[in-house]
Amino acid sequence: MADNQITVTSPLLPDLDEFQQMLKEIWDSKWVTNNGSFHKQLEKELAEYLKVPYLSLFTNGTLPLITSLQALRITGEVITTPYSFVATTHALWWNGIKPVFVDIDPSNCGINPAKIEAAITPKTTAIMPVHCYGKPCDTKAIQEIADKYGLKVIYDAAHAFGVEVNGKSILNEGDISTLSFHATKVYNTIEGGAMVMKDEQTKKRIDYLKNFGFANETTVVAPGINSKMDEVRAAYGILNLRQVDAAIEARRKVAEAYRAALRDVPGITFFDEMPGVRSNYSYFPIFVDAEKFGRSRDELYEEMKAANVLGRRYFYPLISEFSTYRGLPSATRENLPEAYKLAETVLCLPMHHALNTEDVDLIVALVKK
Ligand code: T4K
Repeated sequence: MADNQITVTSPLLPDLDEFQQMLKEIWDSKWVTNNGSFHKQLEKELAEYLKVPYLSLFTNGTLPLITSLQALRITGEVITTPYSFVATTHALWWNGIKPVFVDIDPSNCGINPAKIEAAITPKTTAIMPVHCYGKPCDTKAIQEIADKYGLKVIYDAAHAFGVEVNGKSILNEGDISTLSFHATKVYNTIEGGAMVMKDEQTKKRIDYLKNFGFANETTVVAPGINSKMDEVRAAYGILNLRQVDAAIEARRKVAEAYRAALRDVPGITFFDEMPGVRSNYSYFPIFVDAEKFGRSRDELYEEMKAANVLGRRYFYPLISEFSTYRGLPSATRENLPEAYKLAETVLCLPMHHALNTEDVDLIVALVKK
């Protein structure tokens, strides 16, 4: 990466000396993976920090999605959003499940509950929404539909680390929530992720599933996979957890500065704080109305890029436009008008803990030019 580039995100890195001390402990112990002591410590500390009853660490944010579907024995069709990172729908495909796309609600970029019932068929077994950009979905309306039709709910909460609604973690909603701790996320373990579940029994089953299905040395209880987090990344995660609140606060200040500077720019809209929500400021999407703004989203994106400011068009194209999924009956523009509109107008401005005032001023100036 060029030195003078401002990228959409930048990883939160632990202090190198502290990390080296922990590496020394790992070296001394010679225990490098398979539920080691740092792994146990991080699971405990994360469950406390996130205010969730049970949590299982994973090697990335995609495998808990895939494994949750196995754990809940989901089959047939699953209702989901096209406005996400492609991993959400790939997890269904890897389980032989047919994704059924439902349009989104532009007020939170999540699945629109008012449109879910019309997509339910006798084959529907679950709903897989995404708290996109860390904005909470309408979890109450989604759960009501799930209860009415006997469906499971798995939240892809990859963006929702630490997000709370009225003091309660959003990760407690639904049957299972999954997190990504990828380097590009608010909280990262380089690669990594987690699954949040409600009871000890499910946690036990998930822990078997992420370790090939082994319940003990000689018993395999299910066709599991290998998606364990190792000791090196668990140690890195322990250190990063100590500084994540400061990183979220630094992001909040960037969001505040963007909002103050861009509020009156014709043709630019963005999210304000949501009442009762503890946000994590994981992304700062703006939406460009080309007619009112005078330039298209793509023109702005290219101009910023030419000035070494690398915003990203998350999430363009829609998942439903990729070759694997575009033949599905639910993948049409007619079925997904709001998702198309957002995907064609969104630009995520750089948003991370290390942006300084000069960076923000430069980015704002490029938008306002
Ligand atoms: N569900 C949702 C809703 C997700 O958003 C994701 C992942 C998942 C599931 C799956 O979780 P994981 O299996 O990935 O844990 C990135 C990430 O790779 C991906 O984790 C993330 N979502 C997605 C939204 O974004 P790219 O291809 O856009 O990343 P990349 O490599 O272009 O990086 C973006 C910028 O970040 C770079 O321009 C600079 C900066 N960067 C990146 C890396 C990797 C660094 O400064 N250092 C780094 O090491 O996908």
